[in-house]
Amino acid sequence: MATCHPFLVAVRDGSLPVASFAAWLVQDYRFVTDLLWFQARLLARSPRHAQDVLAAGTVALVQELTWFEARAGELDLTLDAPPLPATAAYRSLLERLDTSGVPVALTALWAIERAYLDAWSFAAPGGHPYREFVGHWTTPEFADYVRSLAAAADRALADAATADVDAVFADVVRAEVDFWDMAWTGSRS
Ligand code: HMH
Repeated sequence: MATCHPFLVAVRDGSLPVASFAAWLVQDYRFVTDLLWFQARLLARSPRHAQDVLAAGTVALVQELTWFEARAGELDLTLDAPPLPATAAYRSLLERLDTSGVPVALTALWAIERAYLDAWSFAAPGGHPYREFVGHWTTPEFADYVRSLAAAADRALADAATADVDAVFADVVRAEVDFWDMAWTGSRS
């Protein structure tokens, strides 16, 4: 469900109302803002081997916010809407991960980005008018980034004495499903 949600089916066939997509976009902008907060702090405490991928990813998130702002301008959206419950809950998860050990936090970051890549790959190439968006989130560069995060997480886990990553993986998948549910339910109410 995290990566083949009805919301994504509707993006793929172009049947999703633009207002629903816009409402989701505003919430995702907030999520990216929260993720940037989490990732910059993870970079600050990460081992030497993970700095490169985390630093590059942090810059990419800053650029992603700029990209959202440009798209919002085209769609005549304001990006300052308050967070909906699923967005606030995801923020709480990120705050908890901020206090987790680096191996767990890195694994969670990989899961967050992998879920997003798989979701948009499922929706590819996207129906009109969503093609540009789907293309933006399914680039080979983004796939490379997700692979690099996997390698960094694997290495951090190999160096760790103990780390329970099953629970955090489940938490991320739950948060992703809830985020798509929010977008989909909101679009039909
Ligand atoms: C909900 N998950 C969600 N939004 C995103 N932008 C990403 C992951 C990837 O950054």
